[in-house]
Amino acid sequence: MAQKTTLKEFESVYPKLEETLLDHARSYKLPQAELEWYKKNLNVNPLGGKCNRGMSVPDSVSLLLGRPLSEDEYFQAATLGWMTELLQAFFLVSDDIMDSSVTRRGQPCWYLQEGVGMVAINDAFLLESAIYTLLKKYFRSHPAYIDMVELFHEVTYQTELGQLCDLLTAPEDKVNLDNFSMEKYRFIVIYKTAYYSFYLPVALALHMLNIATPEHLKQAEAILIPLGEYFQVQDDYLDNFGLPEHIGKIGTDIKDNKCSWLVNQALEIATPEQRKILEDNYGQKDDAKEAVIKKLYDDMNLKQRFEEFEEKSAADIRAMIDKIDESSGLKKSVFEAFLAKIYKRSK
Ligand code: GPP
Ligand code: MG
Ligand code: MG
Ligand code: MG
Repeated sequence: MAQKTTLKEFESVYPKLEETLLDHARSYKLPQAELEWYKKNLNVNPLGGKCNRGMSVPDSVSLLLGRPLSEDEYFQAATLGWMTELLQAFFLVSDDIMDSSVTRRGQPCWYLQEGVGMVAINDAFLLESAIYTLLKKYFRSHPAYIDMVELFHEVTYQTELGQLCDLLTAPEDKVNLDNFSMEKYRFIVIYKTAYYSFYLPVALALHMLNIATPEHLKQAEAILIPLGEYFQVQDDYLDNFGLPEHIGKIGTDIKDNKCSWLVNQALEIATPEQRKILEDNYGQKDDAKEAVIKKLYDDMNLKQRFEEFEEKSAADIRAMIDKIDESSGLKKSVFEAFLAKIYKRSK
Protein backbone atom coordinates (compact mmCIF):
# COMPACT_ATOMS: atom_id res chain seq x y z
CA MET A 1 0.00 0.00 0.00
CA ALA A 2 1.13 3.47 -0.87
CA GLN A 3 1.43 6.20 1.74
CA LYS A 4 0.29 9.81 1.32
CA THR A 5 2.65 12.51 2.49
CA THR A 6 1.54 15.27 4.84
CA LEU A 7 2.45 18.92 4.45
CA LYS A 8 4.33 18.71 7.74
CA GLU A 9 6.45 15.79 6.60
CA PHE A 10 7.09 17.42 3.24
CA GLU A 11 8.06 20.73 4.88
CA SER A 12 10.44 18.97 7.24
CA VAL A 13 12.76 18.27 4.28
CA TYR A 14 13.08 21.91 3.31
CA PRO A 15 15.54 23.18 5.97
CA LYS A 16 18.21 20.77 4.76
CA LEU A 17 17.73 21.89 1.16
CA GLU A 18 17.82 25.52 2.24
CA GLU A 19 21.10 24.88 4.08
CA THR A 20 22.56 23.29 0.93
CA LEU A 21 21.58 26.36 -1.07
CA LEU A 22 23.02 28.76 1.50
CA ASP A 23 26.25 26.74 1.65
CA HIS A 24 26.54 27.01 -2.11
CA ALA A 25 26.24 30.80 -1.85
CA ARG A 26 28.72 30.85 1.06
CA SER A 27 31.23 28.92 -1.07
CA TYR A 28 31.44 32.06 -3.23
CA LYS A 29 31.94 34.19 -0.10
CA LEU A 30 28.68 36.03 -0.65
CA PRO A 31 28.77 38.94 1.84
CA GLN A 32 26.65 38.57 4.98
CA ALA A 33 23.91 41.08 4.13
CA GLU A 34 23.28 39.48 0.73
CA LEU A 35 23.35 36.03 2.28
CA GLU A 36 20.63 37.16 4.71
CA TRP A 37 18.65 38.54 1.78
CA TYR A 38 18.94 35.25 -0.12
CA LYS A 39 17.88 33.39 3.00
CA LYS A 40 14.80 35.57 3.34
CA ASN A 41 13.94 35.00 -0.32
CA LEU A 42 14.22 31.23 0.27
CA ASN A 43 12.08 31.49 3.40
CA VAL A 44 9.31 33.63 1.98
CA ASN A 45 8.71 32.67 -1.64
CA PRO A 46 8.76 28.87 -1.82
CA LEU A 47 6.78 28.50 1.43
CA GLY A 48 3.23 29.25 2.53
CA GLY A 49 1.43 27.61 -0.37
CA LYS A 50 -0.53 24.37 -0.54
CA CYS A 51 2.51 22.49 -1.93
CA ASN A 52 0.20 20.35 -4.07
CA ARG A 53 2.74 20.18 -6.86
CA GLY A 54 5.64 19.36 -4.59
CA MET A 55 3.85 16.76 -2.49
CA SER A 56 2.60 15.01 -5.58
CA VAL A 57 6.13 13.82 -6.35
CA PRO A 58 6.53 11.61 -3.23
CA ASP A 59 2.85 10.63 -3.49
CA SER A 60 3.27 9.55 -7.12
CA VAL A 61 6.50 7.66 -6.37
CA SER A 62 4.80 5.81 -3.51
CA LEU A 63 1.73 5.00 -5.66
CA LEU A 64 3.93 3.75 -8.49
CA LEU A 65 5.86 1.52 -6.12
CA GLY A 66 2.71 0.44 -4.30
CA ARG A 67 4.35 0.80 -0.89
CA PRO A 68 5.53 3.44 1.59
CA LEU A 69 8.93 4.99 0.83
CA SER A 70 12.11 4.35 2.76
CA GLU A 71 13.64 7.39 4.42
CA ASP A 72 16.13 7.81 1.60
CA GLU A 73 13.48 7.40 -1.12
CA TYR A 74 11.25 9.92 0.63
CA PHE A 75 14.09 12.42 0.84
CA GLN A 76 14.86 12.05 -2.87
CA ALA A 77 11.24 12.33 -3.94
CA ALA A 78 10.57 15.27 -1.63
CA THR A 79 13.71 17.00 -2.91
CA LEU A 80 12.37 16.70 -6.47
CA GLY A 81 9.07 17.99 -5.12
CA TRP A 82 10.76 21.02 -3.60
CA MET A 83 12.38 21.74 -6.97
CA THR A 84 8.90 21.99 -8.49
CA GLU A 85 8.00 24.38 -5.66
CA LEU A 86 11.11 26.46 -6.38
CA LEU A 87 10.11 26.62 -10.04
CA GLN A 88 6.63 27.69 -8.96
CA ALA A 89 8.10 30.36 -6.64
CA PHE A 90 10.25 31.67 -9.51
CA PHE A 91 7.14 31.90 -11.71
CA LEU A 92 4.89 33.47 -9.08
CA VAL A 93 7.33 36.18 -8.02
CA SER A 94 7.70 37.10 -11.71
CA ASP A 95 4.02 36.69 -12.61
CA ASP A 96 2.89 39.00 -9.82
CA ILE A 97 5.09 41.79 -11.17
CA MET A 98 3.79 41.22 -14.72
CA ASP A 99 0.15 41.04 -13.57
CA SER A 100 0.46 44.00 -11.14
CA SER A 101 -0.98 41.76 -8.44
CA VAL A 102 -1.09 42.91 -4.83
CA THR A 103 -1.38 39.80 -2.68
CA ARG A 104 -0.15 36.22 -2.83
CA ARG A 105 -0.73 33.50 -0.28
CA GLY A 106 -2.41 36.06 1.96
CA GLN A 107 0.66 38.34 2.05
CA PRO A 108 1.68 41.33 -0.05
CA CYS A 109 3.40 40.10 -3.23
CA TRP A 110 7.18 39.84 -2.81
CA TYR A 111 7.92 42.82 -5.07
CA LEU A 112 5.61 44.96 -2.92
CA GLN A 113 7.21 43.97 0.38
CA GLU A 114 9.20 46.58 2.28
CA GLY A 115 12.47 47.41 0.52
CA VAL A 116 12.18 44.72 -2.19
CA GLY A 117 10.85 46.35 -5.36
CA MET A 118 12.58 45.26 -8.55
CA VAL A 119 15.22 43.28 -6.65
CA ALA A 120 12.39 40.74 -6.84
CA ILE A 121 13.33 40.07 -10.47
CA ASN A 122 16.80 38.92 -9.47
CA ASP A 123 15.33 37.01 -6.54
CA ALA A 124 13.15 35.14 -9.01
CA PHE A 125 16.24 34.21 -11.04
CA LEU A 126 17.93 32.95 -7.87
CA LEU A 127 14.94 30.72 -7.12
CA GLU A 128 15.27 29.21 -10.57
CA SER A 129 19.01 28.65 -10.14
CA ALA A 130 18.37 26.87 -6.86
CA ILE A 131 16.69 24.03 -8.78
CA TYR A 132 19.89 23.19 -10.62
CA THR A 133 22.08 23.52 -7.54
CA LEU A 134 19.90 20.92 -5.80
CA LEU A 135 19.68 18.66 -8.83
CA LYS A 136 23.46 18.61 -9.11
CA LYS A 137 24.04 18.07 -5.42
CA TYR A 138 21.53 15.21 -4.99
CA PHE A 139 21.05 13.64 -8.43
CA ARG A 140 24.35 14.01 -10.22
CA SER A 141 24.94 10.26 -10.21
CA HIS A 142 21.32 9.28 -10.86
CA PRO A 143 20.93 7.57 -14.27
CA ALA A 144 18.20 10.08 -15.21
CA TYR A 145 20.17 13.18 -14.10
CA ILE A 146 20.46 14.73 -17.53
CA ASP A 147 16.86 13.82 -18.38
CA MET A 148 15.74 15.66 -15.26
CA VAL A 149 17.86 18.71 -16.14
CA GLU A 150 16.39 18.72 -19.65
CA LEU A 151 12.88 18.24 -18.29
CA PHE A 152 13.18 21.31 -16.06
CA HIS A 153 14.59 23.33 -18.97
CA GLU A 154 11.86 22.25 -21.38
CA VAL A 155 9.01 22.78 -18.94
CA THR A 156 10.36 26.21 -18.03
CA TYR A 157 10.50 27.10 -21.71
CA GLN A 158 6.94 25.83 -22.27
CA THR A 159 5.70 27.91 -19.34
CA GLU A 160 7.43 31.00 -20.71
CA LEU A 161 5.76 30.48 -24.10
CA GLY A 162 2.38 30.27 -22.36
CA GLN A 163 3.15 33.37 -20.32
CA LEU A 164 4.18 35.21 -23.50
CA CYS A 165 0.85 34.42 -25.09
CA ASP A 166 -0.99 35.33 -21.86
CA LEU A 167 0.75 38.72 -21.80
CA LEU A 168 0.47 39.60 -25.49
CA THR A 169 -3.22 38.70 -25.53
CA ALA A 170 -3.72 41.19 -22.69
CA PRO A 171 -2.21 44.52 -23.80
CA GLU A 172 -2.65 47.22 -21.16
CA ASP A 173 -3.42 50.04 -23.53
CA LYS A 174 -5.81 48.61 -26.07
CA VAL A 175 -8.71 46.31 -25.45
CA ASN A 176 -9.72 44.26 -28.47
CA LEU A 177 -12.08 41.45 -27.61
CA ASP A 178 -11.55 39.95 -31.08
CA ASN A 179 -8.11 38.88 -29.84
CA PHE A 180 -9.71 36.37 -27.51
CA SER A 181 -10.87 32.90 -28.48
CA MET A 182 -11.16 29.54 -26.78
CA GLU A 183 -8.45 28.24 -29.11
CA LYS A 184 -6.04 30.96 -27.95
CA TYR A 185 -7.18 30.28 -24.41
CA ARG A 186 -6.32 26.60 -24.62
CA PHE A 187 -2.81 27.33 -25.83
CA ILE A 188 -2.24 29.80 -23.00
CA VAL A 189 -3.39 27.55 -20.19
CA ILE A 190 -1.80 24.36 -21.44
CA TYR A 191 1.58 26.04 -21.65
CA LYS A 192 1.51 28.54 -18.79
CA THR A 193 0.09 26.10 -16.25
CA ALA A 194 -0.49 22.47 -17.22
CA TYR A 195 3.06 21.41 -18.02
CA TYR A 196 4.75 22.69 -14.91
CA SER A 197 1.90 22.03 -12.49
CA PHE A 198 0.79 18.56 -13.58
CA TYR A 199 3.10 16.93 -16.10
CA LEU A 200 6.36 17.90 -14.36
CA PRO A 201 5.74 16.24 -10.95
CA VAL A 202 4.68 12.94 -12.52
CA ALA A 203 7.50 12.97 -15.08
CA LEU A 204 9.94 13.53 -12.20
CA ALA A 205 8.48 10.59 -10.26
CA LEU A 206 8.86 8.38 -13.34
CA HIS A 207 12.45 9.54 -13.85
CA MET A 208 13.34 8.95 -10.22
CA LEU A 209 12.19 5.35 -10.58
CA ASN A 210 13.89 4.95 -13.98
CA ILE A 211 10.59 4.09 -15.64
CA ALA A 212 10.20 7.27 -17.72
CA THR A 213 9.84 5.44 -21.01
CA PRO A 214 8.50 7.46 -23.96
CA GLU A 215 5.23 5.49 -23.69
CA HIS A 216 4.78 6.25 -20.00
CA LEU A 217 5.60 9.91 -20.50
CA LYS A 218 3.17 10.15 -23.41
CA GLN A 219 0.36 8.45 -21.51
CA ALA A 220 0.92 10.65 -18.49
CA GLU A 221 0.96 13.78 -20.64
CA ALA A 222 -2.30 12.78 -22.38
CA ILE A 223 -4.14 12.90 -19.05
CA LEU A 224 -2.19 15.52 -17.13
CA ILE A 225 -2.49 18.24 -19.75
CA PRO A 226 -6.33 18.17 -19.80
CA LEU A 227 -6.19 18.02 -16.00
CA GLY A 228 -4.00 21.13 -15.97
CA GLU A 229 -6.35 22.87 -18.36
CA TYR A 230 -9.25 22.17 -16.02
CA PHE A 231 -7.16 23.47 -13.10
CA GLN A 232 -6.45 26.79 -14.83
CA VAL A 233 -10.15 27.21 -15.74
CA GLN A 234 -10.79 26.88 -11.99
CA ASP A 235 -8.07 29.48 -11.33
CA ASP A 236 -9.78 31.89 -13.75
CA TYR A 237 -13.17 31.17 -12.20
CA LEU A 238 -11.82 31.75 -8.69
CA ASP A 239 -10.13 34.98 -9.81
CA ASN A 240 -13.63 36.45 -10.02
CA PHE A 241 -15.89 34.19 -7.95
CA GLY A 242 -13.45 32.97 -5.28
CA LEU A 243 -13.03 34.55 -1.86
CA PRO A 244 -9.69 36.31 -1.36
CA GLU A 245 -9.59 34.74 2.14
CA HIS A 246 -9.68 31.32 0.48
CA ILE A 247 -7.46 31.86 -2.53
CA GLY A 248 -4.95 34.10 -0.76
CA LYS A 249 -4.92 36.59 -3.63
CA ILE A 250 -7.07 39.35 -5.05
CA GLY A 251 -8.17 38.72 -8.63
CA THR A 252 -6.78 41.01 -11.33
CA ASP A 253 -7.94 39.32 -14.56
CA ILE A 254 -10.69 41.80 -15.50
CA LYS A 255 -8.54 44.89 -14.93
CA ASP A 256 -5.56 43.17 -16.58
CA ASN A 257 -7.51 42.53 -19.80
CA LYS A 258 -6.78 38.79 -19.49
CA CYS A 259 -7.92 36.19 -22.00
CA SER A 260 -9.64 34.41 -19.13
CA TRP A 261 -12.07 31.49 -19.33
CA LEU A 262 -14.83 33.76 -18.04
CA VAL A 263 -14.51 36.47 -20.68
CA ASN A 264 -14.31 33.85 -23.43
CA GLN A 265 -17.50 32.22 -22.17
CA ALA A 266 -19.19 35.61 -21.88
CA LEU A 267 -18.23 36.42 -25.48
CA GLU A 268 -19.70 33.14 -26.70
CA ILE A 269 -23.15 33.88 -25.31
CA ALA A 270 -23.31 37.69 -25.24
CA THR A 271 -26.18 39.58 -26.86
CA PRO A 272 -25.06 42.64 -28.87
CA GLU A 273 -25.92 44.80 -25.82
CA GLN A 274 -23.85 42.62 -23.50
CA ARG A 275 -20.95 42.64 -25.94
CA LYS A 276 -21.08 46.45 -25.89
CA ILE A 277 -20.89 46.40 -22.08
CA LEU A 278 -17.83 44.14 -22.32
CA GLU A 279 -16.19 46.42 -24.88
CA ASP A 280 -16.78 49.53 -22.80
CA ASN A 281 -15.70 48.11 -19.44
CA TYR A 282 -13.30 45.17 -19.77
CA GLY A 283 -9.57 45.50 -19.31
CA GLN A 284 -9.36 48.92 -17.69
CA LYS A 285 -7.72 49.82 -14.40
CA ASP A 286 -10.96 51.23 -13.03
CA ASP A 287 -12.87 49.83 -10.04
CA ALA A 288 -16.30 50.95 -11.30
CA LYS A 289 -15.76 49.34 -14.70
CA GLU A 290 -14.53 46.15 -13.07
CA ALA A 291 -17.73 46.11 -10.99
CA VAL A 292 -19.82 46.43 -14.16
CA ILE A 293 -18.12 43.32 -15.60
CA LYS A 294 -18.57 41.40 -12.35
CA LYS A 295 -22.28 42.23 -12.41
CA LEU A 296 -22.48 41.16 -16.07
CA TYR A 297 -20.85 37.81 -15.24
CA ASP A 298 -23.52 37.29 -12.58
CA ASP A 299 -26.32 38.24 -14.96
CA MET A 300 -24.95 35.85 -17.57
CA ASN A 301 -24.95 32.97 -15.06
CA LEU A 302 -21.26 32.23 -15.59
CA LYS A 303 -21.12 30.57 -12.22
CA GLN A 304 -23.56 27.94 -13.36
CA ARG A 305 -21.79 27.62 -16.69
CA PHE A 306 -18.58 26.93 -14.83
CA GLU A 307 -20.22 24.31 -12.63
CA GLU A 308 -21.40 22.49 -15.75
CA PHE A 309 -17.92 22.70 -17.24
CA GLU A 310 -16.44 21.37 -14.00
CA GLU A 311 -18.70 18.29 -13.98
CA LYS A 312 -18.04 17.55 -17.62
CA SER A 313 -14.25 17.97 -17.31
CA ALA A 314 -14.04 15.79 -14.24
CA ALA A 315 -16.14 13.09 -15.95
CA ASP A 316 -14.01 13.22 -19.13
CA ILE A 317 -10.81 12.97 -17.12
CA ARG A 318 -12.17 10.10 -15.05
CA ALA A 319 -13.01 8.27 -18.27
CA MET A 320 -9.44 8.76 -19.53
CA ILE A 321 -8.01 7.49 -16.26
CA ASP A 322 -10.23 4.42 -16.44
CA LYS A 323 -8.70 3.54 -19.79
CA ILE A 324 -5.15 3.27 -18.43
CA ASP A 325 -3.72 -0.20 -18.87
CA GLU A 326 -2.06 -0.82 -15.50
CA SER A 327 -0.11 -3.81 -16.79
CA SER A 328 2.18 -1.26 -18.50
CA GLY A 329 3.39 -0.16 -15.04
CA LEU A 330 1.46 3.13 -14.82
CA LYS A 331 -1.11 3.40 -12.02
CA LYS A 332 -4.57 4.93 -12.22
CA SER A 333 -4.24 6.09 -8.63
CA VAL A 334 -1.48 8.56 -9.58
CA PHE A 335 -3.97 10.48 -11.70
CA GLU A 336 -6.94 9.90 -9.42
CA ALA A 337 -4.96 11.55 -6.62
CA PHE A 338 -4.50 14.71 -8.70
CA LEU A 339 -8.15 14.86 -9.70
CA ALA A 340 -9.32 14.32 -6.12
CA LYS A 341 -7.12 17.18 -4.94
CA ILE A 342 -8.54 19.73 -7.36
CA TYR A 343 -12.15 18.63 -7.95
CA LYS A 344 -14.46 21.41 -6.69
CA ARG A 345 -11.58 23.25 -5.04
CA SER A 346 -12.31 26.65 -3.52
CA LYS A 347 -8.64 27.65 -3.05
C1 GPP B 1 -0.65 31.27 -13.76
O1 GPP B 1 -1.24 32.43 -14.25
C2 GPP B 1 0.62 31.06 -14.49
C3 GPP B 1 1.84 31.23 -13.94
C4 GPP B 1 1.98 31.58 -12.52
C5 GPP B 1 3.06 31.03 -14.78
C6 GPP B 1 3.90 32.27 -14.86
C7 GPP B 1 4.97 32.06 -15.83
C8 GPP B 1 6.12 32.77 -15.93
C9 GPP B 1 7.09 32.38 -16.97
C10 GPP B 1 6.44 33.88 -15.04
P1 GPP B 1 -2.07 33.46 -13.35
O2 GPP B 1 -1.49 34.81 -13.54
O3 GPP B 1 -3.52 33.27 -13.61
O4 GPP B 1 -1.77 32.97 -11.86
P2 GPP B 1 -2.31 33.72 -10.56
O5 GPP B 1 -3.82 33.78 -10.70
O6 GPP B 1 -1.88 32.82 -9.42
O7 GPP B 1 -1.66 35.06 -10.53
MG1 MG C 1 -1.08 36.26 -12.04
MG1 MG D 1 -0.36 35.73 -15.02
MG1 MG E 1 -5.15 33.57 -12.17
